[in-house]
Amino acid sequence: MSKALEGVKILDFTHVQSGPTCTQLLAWFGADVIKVERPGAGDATRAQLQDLPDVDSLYFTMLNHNKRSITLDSKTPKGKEVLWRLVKECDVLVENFAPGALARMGLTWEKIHEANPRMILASVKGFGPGRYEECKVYENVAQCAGGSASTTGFRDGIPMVTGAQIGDSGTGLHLALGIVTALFHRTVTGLGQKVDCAMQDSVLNLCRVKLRDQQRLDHGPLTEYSQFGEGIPFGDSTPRAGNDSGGGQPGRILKCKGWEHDPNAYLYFITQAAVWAPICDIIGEPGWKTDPGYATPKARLPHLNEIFTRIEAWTMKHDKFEAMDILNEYDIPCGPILSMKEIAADESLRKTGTIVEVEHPTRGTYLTVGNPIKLSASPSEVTRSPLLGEHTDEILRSVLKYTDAEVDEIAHSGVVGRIEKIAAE
Ligand code: CAO
Repeated sequence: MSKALEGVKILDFTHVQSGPTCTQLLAWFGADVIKVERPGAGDATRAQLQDLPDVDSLYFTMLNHNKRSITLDSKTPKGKEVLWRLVKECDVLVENFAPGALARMGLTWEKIHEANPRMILASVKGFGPGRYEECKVYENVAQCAGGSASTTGFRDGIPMVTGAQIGDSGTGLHLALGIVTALFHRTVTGLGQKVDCAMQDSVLNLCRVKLRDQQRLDHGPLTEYSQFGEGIPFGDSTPRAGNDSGGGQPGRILKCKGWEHDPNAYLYFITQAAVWAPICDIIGEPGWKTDPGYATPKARLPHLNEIFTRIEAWTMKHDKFEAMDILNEYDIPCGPILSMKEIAADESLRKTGTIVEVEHPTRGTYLTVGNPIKLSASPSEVTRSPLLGEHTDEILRSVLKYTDAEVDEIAHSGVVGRIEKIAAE
């Protein structure tokens, strides 16, 4: 079975998380992703948060599957020559250097477009054009500047960042869509184009319901927020709403049996209007089905704290899985708070390839997240991340068609890290 992006060559000049997330997705769909790294060091994440000495970190391995690695110094004349050959050979250049770094290597859009008019240049930056455009940015900065932090956490606490990497991985996802869209457009125009994703913009796109609420504030209080029922007035910007549901069906995280000693013995419970009657029966409040103070969604809004306290009295009698089984019988939307330990052991996730075991020559076996996007005619297999410079010779010879003598000359000039061509293999 052929892969959806087979034949597409990606010059992967990305590092850390946002760019590598994008190119890993493209690699899973079958693109040939050639990761260019600096000799001797490579992507900084290889050495960050290392759990084993002198072994590529999980941070690196989990973001760079299915890629090939070439090491070259892009600041030397010979390194630049190799880089330009890659530009002419590849379909897409993906990068997430600090603003201006690519141009300082001589790789401006104008020159790239002139050398290879079909090439797509895809970039992640922290901010788009404007007052912060020159800034370096990491995940949490994007969460803060994109509206996520100001709307996450509890009303009476400080702004919070979320564990989901919406700034880095979220932007990588956006960029991947931009790239395949530009590849599709190229089939019509024959030309490449620039694809730019700013991390601030991507976070904001993922937080659009909070901008919705900002505008609703002009017309009255946000009645589905807990603070409405608590009688606390709203300020002039979207407040933090704890675990309130961001949609029209009120929801909360509720304690389940064992919460006293298990930090994840909780269930997300949604009081969807359509299943209000079975909710009342299950929690032992059948009178609330017809009581005018509780019978309609609007009537319930000022009583949400009381209602969820009553529901919690029921959930606390069951463990989160039992509660879920009982509620699902009645199509009541709910979900257990799963720990990473529970997720790692989840059989369904392993069966679908979303949790995968990977074998690595210096690390041994480790777990990773496989492709969450499933194509019926282009299945993804996860192969291990490359060792630093593992494919340098192979790429020089088979992709760039350098002769043996030329490869030797390049190696002796010190611009490619042939030494990193792995003893371990
Ligand atoms: N050979 C020689 N030099 C190389 C090279 C190679 N193969 N690969 C990279 N370099 C050089 C670059 O040319 C650049 O040098 P100059 O600054 O002298 O031009 C330098 O290495 C690295 O650039 P950088 O500024 O991007 O790296 P940094 O570690 O200082 O900053 C980061 C990292 C992430 C803050 C910055 O890249 C950035 O803001 N990127 C855009 C936003 C982004 O993607 N952030 C998310 C990262 S994931 O949390």
